[in-house]
Amino acid sequence: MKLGIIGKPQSGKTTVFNAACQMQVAVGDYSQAVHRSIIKVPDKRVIELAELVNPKKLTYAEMEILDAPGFSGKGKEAAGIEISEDLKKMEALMAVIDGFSPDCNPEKDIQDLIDEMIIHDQTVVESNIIKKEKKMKQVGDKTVITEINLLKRCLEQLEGEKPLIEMDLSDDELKLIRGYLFMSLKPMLIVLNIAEDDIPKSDEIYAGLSKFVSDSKRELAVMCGKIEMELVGLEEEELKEFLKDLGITTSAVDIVIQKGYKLLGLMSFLTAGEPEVRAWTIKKGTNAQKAAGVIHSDIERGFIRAEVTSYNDYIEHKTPAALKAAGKQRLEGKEYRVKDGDVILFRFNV
Ligand SMILES: Nc1nc2c(ncn2[C@@H]2O[C@H](COP(=O)(O)OP(=O)(O)OP(=O)(O)O)[C@@H](O)[C@H]2O)c(=O)[nH]1
Ligand SMILES: [Mg+2]
Repeated sequence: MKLGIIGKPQSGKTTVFNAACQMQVAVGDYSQAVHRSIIKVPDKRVIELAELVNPKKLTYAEMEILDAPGFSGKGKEAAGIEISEDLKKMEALMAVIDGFSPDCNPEKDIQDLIDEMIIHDQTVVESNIIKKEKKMKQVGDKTVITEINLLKRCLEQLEGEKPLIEMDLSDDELKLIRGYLFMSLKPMLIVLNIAEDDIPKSDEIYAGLSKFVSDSKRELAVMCGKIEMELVGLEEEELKEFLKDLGITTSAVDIVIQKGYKLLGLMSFLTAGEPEVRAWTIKKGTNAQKAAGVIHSDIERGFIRAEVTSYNDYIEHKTPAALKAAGKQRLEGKEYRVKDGDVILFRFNV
């Protein structure tokens, strides 16, 4: 999963990046610097399976986080903003909103960011409608008609000052416009970056902004990036104690992972062999054959069957032989919809 951090200058993007990625890069230098990090998705199931299987290696699912400048904070007045290709390629966005400075205005800043995305996408749509119409006239290429009509519908939406993600688009339509990497089409986690003193009021603050997350395409989180950044480097247990004393129930790392998974409808399945016990990320509803493809395209192509046990059964019965004896190992075909925590052995032939 790839998550891109956005926000107006000095909103605490890099501070939250440090907190979420357990990094210690410089903040507050007005540098608008780009940072990238890959975090491991903590999963106690990997550790517990490893205790049974004794593998050479443990591998967790990963999440890539990009801290990228580009937004001006000027909302509708932001004409011609440049957004880097790297940021456009992210699957979801994490908007860091200033909730700590004395004169902050989170509601305005959230709306400004959304407006800025809309304006950016509108420019892309307009220029592409012109391009495609030209192409249609010049070479009489009618295949672009569907695309032009779809772009026109997008334009209507954007002119109505609404993000593309709120449109009702079919999978085919989404595929058709995927290449444009529209910003307002990306699901978004809004992170309100609050001051240390406001931590006890987190729930109240969350409730005040909940209107921005009325549907499943946006998530909201309230955190104090600065405090959590200062705790980077502590051992897990120590960190938990500190956070508890501060009244923080979920760490920045966990919030970003949990909300990111939810936002993109992701889940994990596991593989458990002697070389490696590993967690893999897939979209909910993925079938067994497609899930195999996440491991290797050969396994997807040559898919024969999946031998599936649930994580809980695995922990209870401990070995493949015992699982089989207890009737807890199922043979599933291509179309089986993988469940969170399934432990799978794929049989394939290429
Ligand atoms: N008090 C307080 N200050 C914060 C918090 N988060 C960030 N800051 C301060 O705000 C300033 C900007 O933080 P950065 O994380 O560098 O912000 P940024 O959005 O990455 O800035 P640019 O990349 O330059 O756009 C720094 O001086 C931080 O210490 C917070 O939660 N509380
Ligand atoms: Mg920064």
